[in-house]
Amino acid sequence: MKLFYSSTSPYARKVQMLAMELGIDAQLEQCELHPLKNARELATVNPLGKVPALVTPKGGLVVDSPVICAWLDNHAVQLGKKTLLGESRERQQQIRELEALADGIMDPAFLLVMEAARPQQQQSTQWRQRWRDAIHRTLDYLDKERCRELSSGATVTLAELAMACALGYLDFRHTDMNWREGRADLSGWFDAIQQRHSFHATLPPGAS
Ligand SMILES: N[C@@H](CCC(=O)N[C@@H](CS)C(=O)NCC(=O)O)C(=O)O
Repeated sequence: MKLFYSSTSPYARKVQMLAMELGIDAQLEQCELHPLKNARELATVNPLGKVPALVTPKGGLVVDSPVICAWLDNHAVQLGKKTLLGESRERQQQIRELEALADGIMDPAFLLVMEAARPQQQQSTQWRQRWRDAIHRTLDYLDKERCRELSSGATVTLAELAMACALGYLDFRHTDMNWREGRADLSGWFDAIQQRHSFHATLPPGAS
C-alpha cells in the first residue's frame, strides 16, 4: 500500500506515527508529494488534492487522516496487532474526541501558514486573528480540562499521536505563539511524549 504524504504535513505525520506504533510502517510505500508544488500529480491520486492519501493493496483510495488511521488500525488488527483506537466503545469515543481537538488545532495552524504565503495585500488580518484565537482557546481547554486523559506512559493511542503532531506543528511553524506559556500541564505532557521513537523518526525537515 502507498501513503502519499508531505514531510511538513502534521496530518500525514499522524498517519506515519500510527503506522510505526502499530508496527506496520514497513508495509507502507511512502511517496512524497507537495500539495502545491506537485499539485497536478497529487490530483491524479487524490481528487481533493490533499495529503495524506492512502492507496490500499487493492487499489482503493482512502483520504482524510482520521479515516486513513482507522483503515490502518483495522488492517493491523487483522494481522494480530493491538488496536490503537480503543477497545471499548466508550474509549473509542474519547479517542475520537481528542483526535478531533488535535486536528482542530492543525486546521487553523495550517491555514495560517498558507495565508502567510499569499501576497501581503491579500492576507486577512481578521481571519488570521480568528484562527489564532481558536488555537489559543483550544490549548487552554486542553490544558485545563482534557490533558489528564492523555497518556504519557508506555502505551499510546491515536489520541496522543494526534495531539503530539498538533503541538509539534505549533513548535515547527508558530514559535511566535509561545503555546507553552501558562499551560504547564499540556507542555509537561508534550515533553514526555516527545521522547517516543515515532516522534523523532517523523520530525519535519529542520525541526528538532
Ligand atoms: N482533514 C484532512 C486535512 C488534510 C490537509 O489539509 N492537508 C494539507 C497538507 S498539511 C493539504 O494537503 N492541503 C492542500 C489543500 O488544502 O489544497 C486530513 O486530516 O487529512
